Amino acid sequence: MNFIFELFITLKKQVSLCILIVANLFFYSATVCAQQKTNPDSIREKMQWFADAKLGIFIHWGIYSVNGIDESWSFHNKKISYENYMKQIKGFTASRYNPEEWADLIKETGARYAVITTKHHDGVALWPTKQHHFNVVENSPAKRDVLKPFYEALDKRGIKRGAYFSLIDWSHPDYPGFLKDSSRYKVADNPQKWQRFQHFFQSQIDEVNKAYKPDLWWFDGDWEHSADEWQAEKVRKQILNIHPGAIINGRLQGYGDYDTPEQNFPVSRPKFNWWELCMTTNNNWGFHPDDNNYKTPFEVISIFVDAVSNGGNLLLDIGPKEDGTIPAEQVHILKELGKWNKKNGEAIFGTLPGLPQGHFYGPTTLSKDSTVIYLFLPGQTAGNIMLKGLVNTIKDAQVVGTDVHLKPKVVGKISWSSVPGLVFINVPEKDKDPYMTVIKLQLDKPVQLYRGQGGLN
Ligand code: H79
Repeated sequence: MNFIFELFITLKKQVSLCILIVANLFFYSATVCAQQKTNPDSIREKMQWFADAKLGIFIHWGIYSVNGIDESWSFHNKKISYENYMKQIKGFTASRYNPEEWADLIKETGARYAVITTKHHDGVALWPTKQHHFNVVENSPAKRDVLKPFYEALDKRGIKRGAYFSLIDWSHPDYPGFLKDSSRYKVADNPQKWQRFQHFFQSQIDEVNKAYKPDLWWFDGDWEHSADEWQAEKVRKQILNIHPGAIINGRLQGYGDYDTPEQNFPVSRPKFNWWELCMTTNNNWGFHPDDNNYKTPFEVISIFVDAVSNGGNLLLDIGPKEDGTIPAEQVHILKELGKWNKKNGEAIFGTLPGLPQGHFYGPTTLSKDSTVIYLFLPGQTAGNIMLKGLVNTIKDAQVVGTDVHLKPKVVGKISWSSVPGLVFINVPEKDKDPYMTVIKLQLDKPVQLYRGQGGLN
């Protein structure tokens, strides 16, 4: 989107015209969708709930929670032998697993979707797969399908159901990859073996698709093989044949619907139509009792707001223990986030990405009709805040989630110039939110911005 502004600015240099941009023009303009081979227009409708959702909860639950070690990567990177890693399956009990409680907690955060690991790179399925391969129903003391009751609990609460599925399966005898420095074979040397694996993983996808009809597929590990090798186009069609509205993440070698930065925070606004930042609450995806490096609720909220203001979602991860309980620190973060969302959610859910950089020193969002700007005050700011280049008149300014109304002051408006003045708003200390205060500006009409350099016009 930024390139549109740059274009206007270049134009301005050439013809020295005042630049006024109607927000809708750029928010709805078709942008370049870098990695996707799918047609953005045909998927716009099905992506609407995702664009509005803003928050999802990611769940990494598997046998790695028994020892509390890295999911799959611990044996791949030879921190533990494969044999000892797989022994964990005998300790996966799900003895205190309460999917209704999980779903209640997710609902409390304000999240609109949840994505659970149906199978990680270690190949252990959380559902009773009919393929001859590891699963917690046949091989672990849990002895049951742990996905079904969770998806049902989500459904009851109107939360969309997501399935993480690892394309990589380092446990499968027909899969080439295994440890970081050893593999079983090369695809080119044994195409029949690879075909057997194709049939296997596609059958598993089919099983999950038919059993639970996920609203969203979250593939992982596509980097180990090409689109041709995964038969990515076929996999996409196979999913959509059964559930045409399903959304597929961007890890299917170009055949997904949205982009998935992982743990890395975008600085400039990503150019993708849809994107989602997936992030851990501490440093690990799965349960890791030795990892106390938790982000604070303030940090999580700041990151969340930053993603939303730039047009993205946050997929925030938790890692339950083998018995199905969720670590207290993670519950705390989720509940605090939920409290903040309850008060400030109107500035988040169902909004549009905010103003381009330069107008306000902080994140912003817009209402769907662009007649409201939400200003998020970063770093627990109070006092005077400043907004630049707003052509509109502000009808009302309010601290979101309160009855407090503020009086904006317009400074430096020159009568003969079309360049707007600066808006100053004094936010009293007493009205600050404990985490992040949001100011709602009701405008006279859809937002119009001045993006020029303050020349004599
Ligand atoms: O499930 C969680 C992780 O286990 C999994 N994705 C999240 C959601 C994950 N971990 N690391 N990664 C994904 C990215 C891995 C990147 C690497 Fe590579 C694989 C670094 C080296 C091998 C791909 C290939 C990127 C660079 C080379």
